[in-house]
Amino acid sequence: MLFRSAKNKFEAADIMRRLKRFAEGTVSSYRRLFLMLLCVCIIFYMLPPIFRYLFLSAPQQKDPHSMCMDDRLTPYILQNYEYDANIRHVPPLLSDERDYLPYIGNGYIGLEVSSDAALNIKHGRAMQLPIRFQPVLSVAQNSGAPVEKEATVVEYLTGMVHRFQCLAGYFVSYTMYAHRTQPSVLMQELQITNTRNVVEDVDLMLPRSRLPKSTTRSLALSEPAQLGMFTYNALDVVTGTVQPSIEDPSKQIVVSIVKPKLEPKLQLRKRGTVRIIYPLVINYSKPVTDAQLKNTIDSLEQRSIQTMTNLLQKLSAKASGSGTLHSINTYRQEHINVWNDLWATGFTISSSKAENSLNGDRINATMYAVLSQVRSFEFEDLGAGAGTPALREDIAKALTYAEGCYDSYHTLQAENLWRDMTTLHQLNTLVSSWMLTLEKQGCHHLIRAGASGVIQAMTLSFGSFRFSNQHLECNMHPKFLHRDFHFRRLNYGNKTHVNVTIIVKEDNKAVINVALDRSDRSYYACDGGCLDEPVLLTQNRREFPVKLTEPLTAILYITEDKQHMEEIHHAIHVKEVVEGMMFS
Ligand SMILES: *[C@@H]1O[C@H](CO)[C@@H](O)[C@H](O)[C@H]1NC(C)=O
Ligand SMILES: *[C@@H]1O[C@H](CO)[C@@H](O)[C@H](O)[C@H]1NC(C)=O
Ligand SMILES: *[C@@H]1O[C@H](CO)[C@@H](O)[C@H](O)[C@H]1NC(C)=O
Ligand SMILES: CC(=O)N[C@H]1CO[C@H](CO)[C@@H](O)[C@@H]1O
Repeated sequence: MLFRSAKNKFEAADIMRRLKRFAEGTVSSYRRLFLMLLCVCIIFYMLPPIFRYLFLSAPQQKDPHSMCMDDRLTPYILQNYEYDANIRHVPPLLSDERDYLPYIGNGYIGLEVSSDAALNIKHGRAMQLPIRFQPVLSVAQNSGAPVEKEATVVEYLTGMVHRFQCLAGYFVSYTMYAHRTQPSVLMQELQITNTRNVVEDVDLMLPRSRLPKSTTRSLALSEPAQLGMFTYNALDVVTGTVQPSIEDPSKQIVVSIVKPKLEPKLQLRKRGTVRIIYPLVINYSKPVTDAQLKNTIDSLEQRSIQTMTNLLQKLSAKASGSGTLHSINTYRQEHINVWNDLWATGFTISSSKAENSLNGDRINATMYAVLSQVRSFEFEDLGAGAGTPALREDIAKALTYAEGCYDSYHTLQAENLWRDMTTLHQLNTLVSSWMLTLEKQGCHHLIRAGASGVIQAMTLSFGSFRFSNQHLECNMHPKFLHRDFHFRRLNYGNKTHVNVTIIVKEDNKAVINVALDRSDRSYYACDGGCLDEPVLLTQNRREFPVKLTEPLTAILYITEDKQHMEEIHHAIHVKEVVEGMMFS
């Protein structure tokens, strides 16, 4: 727009100069002045519409709600474009949007991000046991203006979902996350902004529970907690049960929920903004018998109340000298840091335009869904829990011991593992099949380590990498190497990260680049069948050709044991067939 109007002005000025030259010397100065003014009028009033008609397409009329939404979504456009986030308008979706369910979770609690969604807890391999508790705090729909536009943004890198609503008169930004270091905390941050010069009344829809056998009681806080503009004076404690399986009705899971008491009505000042910081604590037990019920309820309630009071203290204005904003930012950052850490390992694939081809968008969304349903034990803040150091050590060990993982064909080829995630049921089913696949294909040790292990295992599986008997090998068939792949930071042993990059060159031949991102000792690599001498790996990329051998072998071996590698060379009896040929 800017450019076009500048051009218009430039051309107008040009015409004016010519007219001026023409007029000079033929008429008297008064008339000239008059004529000039006339010309100026004509130019300024007549020409722009003509130019617009000639050079611009009809100006797009955007309704104010679309503009409001565009403004909210602008900060995420680039991430969305790079597949690190997914923007999705509430149905109907825009034409180029990807229909992945907006979801948050940390392996302890999880939910779809929408007003009526129920909370889910872990059951079997996924978070697929819904409890009758709808935790989402929203602006109520029944009264006042309807929501004109709504969209969600899932930020994979931070494990947060943003939800935006534009209404007549005001807009609402929600941010939700299931905290990574405190898995029983579901955090909701709301910001309601009045865009008009009138006072606006807003009704809130508070979290609702219909848990069977539930009791609700109020608990006054000994010290009111001031979070942003709101002071919480009391807590609501809800405790109830869930039946994990129909087959065994004798056992129940006890669920305890603690929420700060919040007034469901608020008033927005003229052009004012209200910010609500609303944490929820949810803790649940293992399945227990009726006899254990009473004790379980008591201890769970105690525990959740304690977690909430500690959290409110930590976040409240009084506790931190620099105010709530600072402490809530710090608390959010602790969560984000864990997600950033998890994504240190990962995968990039060049995009293919071919129809139905698997691209980074779906891969990232799937990885995010799986990670959201697995806990990250080593980052969890277990307080003074007994055995914590032992647990951490256990995880560290599981992470370094990946022997046997991943022991099958590369998963990029497995259609079952890339199904749709449009509904919660589909998402949960998909996560279950991923967990089952990884577990059964030799990655059970890594799974035990939690989310860090799971992302390792998934990344190994994309490239059919396998840890086997003192080395790491890549078992992809050369015929699948017709796109660029980058495997970042595969964990090898205690302190080593390997990057493997597969690049398809102009002649359609693929080459493998290997670099050590971090290492504590020397590592060597060799190509297909170890036909060539092992090469010492460094921080700089080393290039290896892709060799097809007869019979088929791995296309890459990496080990710290040079002798082992030389022995592989003598133990594998293969011959090279053809070098990195393109297969269709
Ligand atoms: C998402 O996919 C792109 C393309 O494959 C990749 O470059 C990017 O690293 C992925 N994001 C994450 C968080 O792994
Ligand atoms: C990893 O390295 C640390 C120190 O470098 C060492 O204490 C630990 O035992 C090692 N763990 C394993 C599993 O090798
Ligand atoms: C390994 O990959 C990561 C992520 O792509 C990159 O930041 C890093 O520089 C790479 N390291 C080496 C040694 O190439
Ligand atoms: C995630 C979480 O905080 N779980 C706790 C729930 O309460 C029990 C005690 O009743 C703790 O052992 C869990 O750590």
